[in-house]
Amino acid sequence: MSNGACLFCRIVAGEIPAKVVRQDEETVAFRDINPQAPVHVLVVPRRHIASVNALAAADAALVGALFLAAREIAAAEGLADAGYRLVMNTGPDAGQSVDHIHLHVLGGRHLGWPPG
Ligand code: DGP
Repeated sequence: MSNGACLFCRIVAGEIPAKVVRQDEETVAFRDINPQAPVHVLVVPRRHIASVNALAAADAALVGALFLAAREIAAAEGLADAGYRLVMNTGPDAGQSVDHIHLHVLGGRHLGWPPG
């Protein structure tokens, strides 16, 4: 199921261009338009899910697929040894700005903690 008004559904559908780095049956990964680190990739499910709050038990394998895709991307981008951060912002306090779940893969520099 996709949502025609959703930006990331439109990227998944190829209606809006993006620098896709990886895709499979369930997920698409593309470079963030406003990178916060030398490597900043977003991994999204093809299916529209608004946020972590909307996940169901039946989505467990899909969530696993997002993380496995992120692991592959981190390795392909040369981040595996130095480290990287996986983030899924959820809701206004976390700054979620696109209501289609996306796993940020951030790396290529030291990342401070705690986040702002
Ligand atoms: P979040 O704030 O966690 O919802 O992250 C949304 C991210 O999406 C943000 O880092 C910028 C990125 N983004 C927004 N619009 C576009 C777009 O049109 N193309 C791409 N590639 N990334 C986008």
